[in-house]
Amino acid sequence: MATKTKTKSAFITGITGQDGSYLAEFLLKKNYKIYGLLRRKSDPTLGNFDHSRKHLNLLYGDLADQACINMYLAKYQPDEIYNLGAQSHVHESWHQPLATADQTGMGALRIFEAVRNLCPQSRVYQASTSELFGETREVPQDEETQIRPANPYAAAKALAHFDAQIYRRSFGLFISTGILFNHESPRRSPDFVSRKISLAVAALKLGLHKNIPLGESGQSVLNHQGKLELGNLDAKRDWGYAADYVEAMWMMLRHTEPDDFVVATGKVHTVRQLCQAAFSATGLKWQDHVVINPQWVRPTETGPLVGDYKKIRSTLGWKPKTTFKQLVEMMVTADLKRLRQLR
Ligand code: GDR
Repeated sequence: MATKTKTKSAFITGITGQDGSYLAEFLLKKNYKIYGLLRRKSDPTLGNFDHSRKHLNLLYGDLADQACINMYLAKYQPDEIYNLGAQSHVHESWHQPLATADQTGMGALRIFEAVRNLCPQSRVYQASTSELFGETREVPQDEETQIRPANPYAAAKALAHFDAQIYRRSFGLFISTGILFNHESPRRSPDFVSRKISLAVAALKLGLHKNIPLGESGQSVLNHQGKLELGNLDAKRDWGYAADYVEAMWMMLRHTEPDDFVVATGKVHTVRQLCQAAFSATGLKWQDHVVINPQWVRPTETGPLVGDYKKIRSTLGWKPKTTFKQLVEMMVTADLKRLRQLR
């Protein structure tokens, strides 16, 4: 007689974000029972994610509230916990350093404390980031690269990263960290440069002068002159596809022991090259449409950030499936489709 395997359960913080939505869809296909923590806000829609909400157990709560985290983890005893919730916008972290430290740094520590005291058998994935390497001179970066945060967001993530390692060693908890380099998709918020660009390209291509979509910080993605305003075009990043990366998170929790893994493509591009790829996908010339606004230039820039993912490839067999060009074209195509429906 075939033995019935137990349904696994996962608790995901930040479930309404880009990564949370891809991860939940991935785990639903694997028959997981999913508990998703989300902050209460007046708008009850879940954006891209609305179509799957009936399969999820959504729980209102906040990473700032230890009592609420304790209550849910004690009650549901999840097999796996994915801590993806954070104030994740680097630029914004200079404007909200304390809130960033609380949600992004202390939020992780509250999860670890709850696990230590209430569900020590749960396996935890902590979302670390290439921003940890901030001011490093080493290129590419791997798990051994020195951690040198250069902004309040990275400092908060460093606290979470070090505590993940300390709780693993001190208390024998299964806490793995994924040091993810930039990862994008059509679900990316326009607060980030890739989606800001893909939305602007689609709006320009469709000649949208009314109903211009909102971009970073709720401002129109094009200014009054119909131009896209950006900051540092020389910044160098390693951009991959978010849906590829959530599989890596899940694989880390299948491993025999907790560890730290870089997740990246190993390929570096500038913001200028990102513009070039996105505009040329629709036959436009980026130089005709992009202007620099110092508002978007950061007090300190990080990088070049480019990851060496050999450890996860050799240990877990993960590798990226989507190229930079495919990713950019996918995002522009999705925004063209979306904006056509708005016209
Ligand atoms: P990043 O992503 O800060 O790397 O963090 P973002 O897309 O915001 O910036 C990437 C690079 O583009 C430059 N840039 C601009 N950025 C924004 N947002 N807006 C602009 O107009 C603009 N012009 C140039 C930036 O200076 C930067 O160099 C992302 C987040 O998802 C983090 O949470 C995550 O940890 C890291 O990726 C890995």
